[in-house]
Amino acid sequence: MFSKSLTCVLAMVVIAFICANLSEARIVQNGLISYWTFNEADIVNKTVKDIMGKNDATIIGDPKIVKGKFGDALEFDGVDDYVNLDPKGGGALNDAINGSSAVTVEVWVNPNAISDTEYYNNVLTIWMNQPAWGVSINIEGVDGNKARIGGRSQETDTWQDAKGTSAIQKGEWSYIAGILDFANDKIYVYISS
Ligand SMILES: [Ca+2]
Ligand SMILES: [Ca+2]
Repeated sequence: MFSKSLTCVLAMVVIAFICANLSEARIVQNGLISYWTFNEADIVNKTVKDIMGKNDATIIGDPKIVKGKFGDALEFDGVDDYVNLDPKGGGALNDAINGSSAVTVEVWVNPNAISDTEYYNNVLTIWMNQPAWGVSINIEGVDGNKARIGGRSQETDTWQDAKGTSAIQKGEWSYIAGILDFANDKIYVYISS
């Protein structure tokens, strides 16, 4: 009786089976599922182009196009702005996570506020089937603003998460990458700036 559903909230995201270098001049494309640059050239009205071509996303609310780490970025108001990564539902993102042995997610984020909460401050949320499987990135505000990566690839697994050791700074660009090695029950968190 589960209806397939997907909600995605993010700053800027790459999903890949291998770690991709986010330098836009030379991204790793082998195994790359989706890449949303948030560059103005890749945004037409409310559509945010996936430059890998499978998952054009939809802007919800009224985020502003601003200068980013690489080219442009989207600035969200923290109230009702987000980008829905899979407006058609159940496409390549579902296939990439459902039953997979490992998946990597990467974002660049520059928060101007981090609320004092454990599970909010969502950067990326992929929930499939309510959620039977998915991946999330959030910034935990109660313990030094650490990035938390969580997920599972099938309903019979436990949802597991891990936190980075260094703080995400307000007003600065931070790179957050998580390798979710579902097959070996390991999560690797990388933080850089
Ligand atoms: Ca808004
Ligand atoms: Ca960009």
